[in-house]
Amino acid sequence: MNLAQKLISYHLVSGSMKHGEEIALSIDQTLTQDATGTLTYLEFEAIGIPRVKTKLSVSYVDHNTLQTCFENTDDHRFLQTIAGKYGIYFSKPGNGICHQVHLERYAKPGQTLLGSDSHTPNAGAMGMLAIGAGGLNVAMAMAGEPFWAVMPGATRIEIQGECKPFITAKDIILEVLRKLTVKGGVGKILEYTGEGIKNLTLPERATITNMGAECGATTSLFPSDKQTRAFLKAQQREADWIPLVPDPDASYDEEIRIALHTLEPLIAVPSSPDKVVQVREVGGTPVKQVCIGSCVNSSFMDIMLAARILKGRKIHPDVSLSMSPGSRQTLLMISENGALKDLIDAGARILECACGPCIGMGQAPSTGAVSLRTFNRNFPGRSGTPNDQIYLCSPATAAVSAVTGVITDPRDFLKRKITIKLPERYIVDDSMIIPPSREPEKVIVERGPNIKPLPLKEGLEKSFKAKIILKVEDNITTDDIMPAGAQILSLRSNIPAISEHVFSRIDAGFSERAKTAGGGIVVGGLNYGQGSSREHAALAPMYLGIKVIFAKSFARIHRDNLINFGILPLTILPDVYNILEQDSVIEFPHIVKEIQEYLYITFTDTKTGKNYKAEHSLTKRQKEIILNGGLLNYIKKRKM
Ligand code: MIC
Ligand code: SF4
Repeated sequence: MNLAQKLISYHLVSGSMKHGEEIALSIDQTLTQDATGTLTYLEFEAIGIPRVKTKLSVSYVDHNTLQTCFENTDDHRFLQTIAGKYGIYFSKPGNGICHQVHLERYAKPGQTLLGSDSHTPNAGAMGMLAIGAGGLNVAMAMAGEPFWAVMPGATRIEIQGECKPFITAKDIILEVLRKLTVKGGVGKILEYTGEGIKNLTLPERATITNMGAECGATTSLFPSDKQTRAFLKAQQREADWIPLVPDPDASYDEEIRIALHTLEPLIAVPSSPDKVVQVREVGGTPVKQVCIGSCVNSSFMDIMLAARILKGRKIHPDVSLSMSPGSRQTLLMISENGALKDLIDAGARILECACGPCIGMGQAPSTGAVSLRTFNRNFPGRSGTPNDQIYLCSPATAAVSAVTGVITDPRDFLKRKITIKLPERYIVDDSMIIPPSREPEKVIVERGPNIKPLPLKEGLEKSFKAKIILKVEDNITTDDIMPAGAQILSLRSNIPAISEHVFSRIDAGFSERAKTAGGGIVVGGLNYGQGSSREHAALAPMYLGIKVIFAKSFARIHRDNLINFGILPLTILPDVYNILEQDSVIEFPHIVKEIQEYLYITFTDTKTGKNYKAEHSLTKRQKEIILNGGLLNYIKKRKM
């Protein structure tokens, strides 16, 4: 067996491990972050279980930490009190980004982790089966229910040789993205093997598994070996280590080879993580902003690399450089060893240990400016600036370019090699992680006025007509569907209010049109809903009455979220996509019967009177969920 198969077999509670079949996995650990967490815990409450049933559940606050309005601070109080009540650890704002802190303190080889954030596969670096999902799936896992998924295929990524100086883990994953694109990982687990991985430390491996999410992969995996043990030992938890490797004769569905010594410094140009070119191809482009941080590149080793490059230098007068450490542990360590001073001396602006600019919380670039970021996503407008010019690169490229003021290949600027070693001992201080209350019955959950109850939906009608409210292109992201950023994030616990912003960056009139039409249909291209796990991108359209999404194909997490909230995802052929027009009214004459009995749904374009077919690909369980109007209704019915 390959490693993915081993981990799946240890946790399989239902289904058979055949590629494409539905399987159910037991979940050991869960994580949530504030922007998806408020809904997750409202959903957990609605399920009605007195205490989480997982081995460990952690609630992090890292996305919307600025507390610029009461809504936001109220959310934090809600999260802290509800965590105390239901047996969940609470990582306070300022303690760090969920994926970084989880890797440092909790991830365990051999276990499963379900997180309400798409970069949960970060913990795959540890040989943990770590999967991103919608909040409702995480709530179900906390309630002791298994996680249902389609058995993924396994892609072996064989790594050979060693990186030349200033070629980093970020360049490796950018190379994977160049090869696979943002859709190439859908339905797959990316498993790293080969002698080239032996020298990659855990934080470097985490950069790689983190950004596998950008390929659409279910997760990414490294074996648990000497490097894993060294990291766990340095985190003072060597007892959590177990060895885990694929069998020598393991087979895979597909293989990719990467020879590290052939890699060049790489960069993703605006505005997709797979638009990867060599740094030298865009070298010399003037840069106004550089941001170092985000869950993919904010480890102690990443920040140290940037600090060593910047030591004794000053950043370019036209550049604004920000640095957000991934965790308080990292911040403590760089303050103790003097690297923080080097960064401040160089002119870096030190931000909180949080997602910050990555989710559009501050540092929106100036109009037309090039911003170089060590982040994982450069989807259009995500930074908060319309028509933004965001490039994604390694901390080495970012730090060097901050000094020169133009995009620079680190090898063209630095003379001597810089080596950052894994620390022998990290500073461990978990005092900003609050354990659950010993007297849960006494905890009063604090609910600010912005925290609104979850909207529910009726079951699916037997037949209906609905208008196409919007038609969009390929690779639409959940940032396009439900934007984040400083103005909108504080509405994450208020679906009626946040629904006003659905598709607002693409089409400002969308929510009004949907309301006037009493709901409708959206037509999308390939890989519809790629990117984040935010279930708001399904729940808010559901609130606006969207009943069906037609697309050429769907991203995994978003498709699950649509089903969870009773919106029917239907796959159409490219020819049908070309024919369907915005404003056409579509009739579904036998939709319920067809879901129950057939693989295809027939529908009529009432403008032309022509009939077409769309595939639903729903499993038996998913059919029940859709027919009942969503997962919460389905669970309630099951309980009765
Ligand atoms: C992201 O990077 O897009 C986010 C913000 O972390 C999301 C979660 C969210 O929208 O709250 C993700 O990756 O799932
Ligand atoms: Fe936070 Fe950005 Fe990572 Fe999402 S990708 S968890 S916003 S740092």
